[in-house]
Amino acid sequence: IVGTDGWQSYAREDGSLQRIRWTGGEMLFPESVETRRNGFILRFNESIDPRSLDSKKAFAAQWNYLHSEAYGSPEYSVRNPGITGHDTVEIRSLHALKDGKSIFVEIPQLHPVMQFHLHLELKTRDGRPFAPDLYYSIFHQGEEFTDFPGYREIAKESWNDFPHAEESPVDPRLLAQEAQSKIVGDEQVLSAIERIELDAIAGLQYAQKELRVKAGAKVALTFRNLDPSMPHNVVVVEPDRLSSIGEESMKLAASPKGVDKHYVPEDKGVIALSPVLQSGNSYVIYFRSPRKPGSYPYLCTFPGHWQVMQGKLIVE
Ligand SMILES: [Cu+2]
Repeated sequence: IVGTDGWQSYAREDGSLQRIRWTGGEMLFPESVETRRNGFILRFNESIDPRSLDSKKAFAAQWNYLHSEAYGSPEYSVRNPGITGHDTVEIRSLHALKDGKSIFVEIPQLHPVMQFHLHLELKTRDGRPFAPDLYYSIFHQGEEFTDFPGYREIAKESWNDFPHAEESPVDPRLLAQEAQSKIVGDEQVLSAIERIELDAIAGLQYAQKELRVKAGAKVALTFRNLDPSMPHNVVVVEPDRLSSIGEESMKLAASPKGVDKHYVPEDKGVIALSPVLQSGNSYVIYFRSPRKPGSYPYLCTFPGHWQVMQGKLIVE
């Protein structure tokens, strides 16, 4: 097992895969796949025993992801869009082809889909069992394959296209916070506002590990993303809520709704938040600092960052 220090990694040191040695074993694997209108032509690196071809022992399933700006997506049924889950797909027959290494997997209702899982239970010609799990994204299909016994044309049922996310609404918490800017703005002339700055920089970190404000002060926190390589945000939280908000933010990472919430969980422990900023952008957060002095953590809730990307707001 090796780790490398880079994007989305908690590794502290560089690492790499240096060498792979052949230990003398054998490996059975698919050498090529051709996607046809009515199934797959698979070629393996060894001859397959035709007697081992049994469509009842084969299994196929399909699912789509939701295309969106979110980080990740659940797996959605193709037949029932919006419902999470996989659809099983009928495998009508399996056929050995002339070269001995290729088989045709007849799937009359095969169509474009983001993920197609095919499980086969085969034997090589010399009797070794072989149960590959193959995953394909299907975008284009070649013409109907007809060169097998029992072929007949089967009408294609209609299918649902790849799903797409709707436009994202603005997070209401940000709107409420932005309304604060008007209140705070009136007091600018009185210099009654505390101005602080926080920068996200390369290496999953904030340039300022610590910020200081007075208790109960009106604060304008200018957050800048100076990291050229990835998006970041900042969320100031109650002292005892750091881990739970961090953990919850990781769950949002798997949800298409996560991006609308800027990966910030709905939690009373959130004191102030910025949206997720792309590289080079800035955002001013207006908020009132806690009345109770103490050390208030801030963290980045962009997926994978929170455990290392933190700092402390010291309220005095
Ligand atoms: Cu970040």
